[in-house]
Amino acid sequence: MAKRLLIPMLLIALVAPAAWGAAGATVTVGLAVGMTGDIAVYGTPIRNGMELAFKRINDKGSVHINPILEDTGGGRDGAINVFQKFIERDRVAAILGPVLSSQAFASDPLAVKAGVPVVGVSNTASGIPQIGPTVFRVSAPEAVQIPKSVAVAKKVLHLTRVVVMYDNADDFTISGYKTFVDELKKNEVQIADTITFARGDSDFSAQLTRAKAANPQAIVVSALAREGTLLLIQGRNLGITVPFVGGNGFNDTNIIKRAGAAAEGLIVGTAWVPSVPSAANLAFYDAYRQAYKQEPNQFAAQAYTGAQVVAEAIRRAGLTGTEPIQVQREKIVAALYTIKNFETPLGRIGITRDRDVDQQRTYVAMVRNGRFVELEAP
Ligand code: 1QQ
Repeated sequence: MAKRLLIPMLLIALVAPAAWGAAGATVTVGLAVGMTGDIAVYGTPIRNGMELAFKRINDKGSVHINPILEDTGGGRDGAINVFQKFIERDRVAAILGPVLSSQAFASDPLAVKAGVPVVGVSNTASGIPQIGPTVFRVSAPEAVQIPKSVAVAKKVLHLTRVVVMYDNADDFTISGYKTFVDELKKNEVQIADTITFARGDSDFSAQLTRAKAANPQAIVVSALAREGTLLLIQGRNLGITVPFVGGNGFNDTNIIKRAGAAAEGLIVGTAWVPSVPSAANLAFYDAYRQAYKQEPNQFAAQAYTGAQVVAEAIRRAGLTGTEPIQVQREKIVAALYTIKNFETPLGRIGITRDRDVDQQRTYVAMVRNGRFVELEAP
């Protein structure tokens, strides 16, 4: 009995790849996204953006991609586990993610070692593409965004004196803090006090009381969403009335929803605004609202862009999914470097020689009447 079954099964196994050919084959891409815990506010729009992009791309039919989604949670170990699974078990051709820079510094080296291309869609700390020769990103780094937001904030708020607060337990918030300090110095804005907290903290009254006592014109904050939102709310409750200037962690409309009036006046550098003038953005914006019954945000737009970039690399490499996995991986890496002047919801972007994003236009926004409103560059 067992023998009789074995022969037809073997036959199927031998014949199947040739018989299916390109039509049935797909290129597998791993989506490493933190969808639980304190970073789910970022992970949800990121997952939505990626899934929407792959659905639309597969519908067009010029490439066949099988996206597989795994939740990394918000920590380093979760990202490492998902990368291991993607690389060894699922044998993916490329990985999109993970959400946080602190996770990328932990998980991306595994992909580098295995020769797997990784495209970050939300990692903005300094040093991400330098993790290794297969690590790319489409998310404009804080080193590009913060100089713009500091210059605009200085102009709009006539800044001469600020307090800087930052989370000293996360790679992205530490990196953002350093960039803020450099830019404030370049702009001759005095830092009256520097105050730290740590990811996971919930009571910021001691730090905020100290910040208020320094009598600044604004409070510059490098934080992730959870801590950032609590800082805004608790700051207003303690009678702080000056505006906050935040980094990429604040780039989320949920912060406005949660902090309400306490978010008013917040200034943030952003890679996307709803009005990005491109046909690709219009199509993305409409499709996203239709699919998810809500507005996209910067993270959704960047995630959609990352998926588009990976799909375009797969298309340019002419991959069908039947090639040996190492060939698929190498060809995607090579093709990613050829992405230039590429239409996305972020406007036109390219991938630079050092695997970073070259985004033609980025923005600075301020929360006014419960919405991010674009501010003019100085
Ligand atoms: C980073 C970030 C976070 C705000 C991602 C959501 O920019 O960790 O790099």
